[in-house]
Amino acid sequence: MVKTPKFANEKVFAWVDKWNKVCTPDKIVVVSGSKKEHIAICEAMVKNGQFIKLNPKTRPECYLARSHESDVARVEGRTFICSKREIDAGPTNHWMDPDQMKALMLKSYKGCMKGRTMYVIPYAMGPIGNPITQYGIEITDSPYVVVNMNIMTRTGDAVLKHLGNDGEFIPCIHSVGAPLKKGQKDVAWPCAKNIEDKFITQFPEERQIWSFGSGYGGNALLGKKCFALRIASKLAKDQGWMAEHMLILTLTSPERKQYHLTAAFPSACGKTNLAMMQPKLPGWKLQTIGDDIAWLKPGDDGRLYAINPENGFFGVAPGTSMDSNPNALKSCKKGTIFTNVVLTPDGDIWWEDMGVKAPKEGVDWKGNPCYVCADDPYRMGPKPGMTKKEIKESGYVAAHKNSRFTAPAENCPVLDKAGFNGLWRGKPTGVPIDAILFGGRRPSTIPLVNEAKSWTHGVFMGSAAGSEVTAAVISDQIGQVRRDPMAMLPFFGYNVADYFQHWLEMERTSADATKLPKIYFVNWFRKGEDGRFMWPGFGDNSRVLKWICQRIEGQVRAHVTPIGNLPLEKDIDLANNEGKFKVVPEDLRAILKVDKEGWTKEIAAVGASYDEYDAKASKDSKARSATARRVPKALRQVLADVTSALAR
Ligand code: GTP
Ligand code: SPV
Ligand code: MN
Repeated sequence: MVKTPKFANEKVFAWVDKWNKVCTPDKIVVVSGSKKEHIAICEAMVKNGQFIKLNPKTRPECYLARSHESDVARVEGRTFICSKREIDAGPTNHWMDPDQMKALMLKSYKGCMKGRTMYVIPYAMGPIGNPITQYGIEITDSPYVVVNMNIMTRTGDAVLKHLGNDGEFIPCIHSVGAPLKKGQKDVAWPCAKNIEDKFITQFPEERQIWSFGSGYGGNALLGKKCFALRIASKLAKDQGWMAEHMLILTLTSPERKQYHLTAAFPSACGKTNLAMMQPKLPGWKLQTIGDDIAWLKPGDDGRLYAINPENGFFGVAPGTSMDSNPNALKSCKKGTIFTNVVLTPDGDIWWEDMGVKAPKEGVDWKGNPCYVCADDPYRMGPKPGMTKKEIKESGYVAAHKNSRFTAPAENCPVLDKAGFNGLWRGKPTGVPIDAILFGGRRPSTIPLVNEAKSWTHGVFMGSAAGSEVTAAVISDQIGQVRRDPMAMLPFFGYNVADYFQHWLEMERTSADATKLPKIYFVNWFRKGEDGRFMWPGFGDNSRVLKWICQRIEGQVRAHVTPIGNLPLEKDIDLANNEGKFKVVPEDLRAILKVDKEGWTKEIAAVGASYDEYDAKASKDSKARSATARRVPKALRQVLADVTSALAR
């Protein structure tokens, strides 16, 4: 391999040289990150049938990709945390011995880039030069990954320059696992077609990421879940900070007081929507800092300061509409890559619940024709003239349920530019966080909003989080409630019990624990017996955010209950309760109550999840040593306290 000036950093050279020898690509391109190069790669993909160029008048510099049917979401069953000891990966992660895993994966990587270009992507997670920012080098044979990484992270020459001769970075290797024979024509979405041939592997001790066989989102854009959550959560534990599956937003009250909130909701449970929400409450202003990942560091004053390590939004398309999330739609106006949505005859895109009438005819996410529904202009079916009922019964959707847009953050009309650039009062500290929200999709039991009584109680709430499984993961359990502690279940880079302990440590080690954010649990997804949502959600969620701000200021009282502090109904501001969706006062009353029976079951389920974690720790032979990992006693204590309070 030739040592061009781009390889001034010896470690970068060594990483690329190693994989060049293993993967034997036809050529190597070090990504510069320039706009010209980005467009050239996109246009080359149009030429070979991997991208469809959208109408440049209505969607300038936008492209559509259709994935292989096996490659539509994250694959949790093929995601591994390969720590040296199994106990360090913990009971929630798939594990394999690192040497074994490497030997296995090396077999797959051997010659895997034949006939392809090896791209080297230097990237930053966070604003380049910010003290919280970390760097990565992703090697990939997927141009789709290159252009998505260009949007989702800060890439290219500026990163290499910052790394200099000896800067540190997380080494990442990715291949779609589809070498080409001489003269063989490429397919629209190359990948390993069998799920068993895909690997998403993190080596937390060596701090490396190896990914094989998938081209999709969290499996392939290695800066995102693999680095910014799995590897970073381990870094954060070792170094005393936090890497979380959280949005970050700035909220300004009518009195012009600013608050910064983070919220951890599981995949496809409303982070992007809350991060860009247009408050229905008059006088309140919301701005976006991040929609998926937050890195939080304790400051000398005891507050937690957050940055968004990403540079774009990889958002769920279906359901995104001018009614529900206009700022997300506006973010997709230019320079956006769409994956697995519908193509319209005029070169635009469409998806279910976009709030836009379907075209007469289009091309669905599988590349097949689709047609407007006979009795609902907002639906599409696989055959002409189908009724809404027929389409519903067939289970057909024209845009995949986990279809996504990759949009540059700078397009977002309500971006908090300073906060996004990691600045607070001109300093590169990240923004101080006033409240942390946990949440999930819970059709029953969990109230609209519930305030933790202490930091430890808040950590308990996070550890107890559960949600209905969504299409963001390939699973046969979609719709069932599963425990998803802190919305991190698929993203822990180490043992879940250690992670709980780390959250508790944040209080013990804080310079001033009274300055830590207050913690809340929210649920926008309660359903009535008839299956409809009891809370309008979206812009109406500003009513809950206002209550949270008022609690922070000590302006309103709360019902102190066994499960936490709940709002008095009169304190949920119903100003401007108009429009398509409205708060129904009877429903509001119902979702602010403690459902004693439901909660007794809920707490038992949480206890069962703790028991399961601990049982797996006991089964591990190495765990019988003094290092056995257990759910912290402090959380068991809260569990016991809530259980007995409920029984009273
Ligand atoms: P990931 O990108 O997978 O991490 O998802 P996310 O947490 O950012 O979820 P997102 O905001 O994209 O929302 C996913 C789905 O939930 C979309 O279809 C939304 O329309 C829907 N949704 C979001 N917020 C609300 C809400 O307040 N109420 C209701 N009923 N649905 C919501
Ligand atoms: C999620 O599933 O939480 C996502 C999408 O944000 S992906 O990047 O594919 O993981
Ligand atoms: Mn996510």
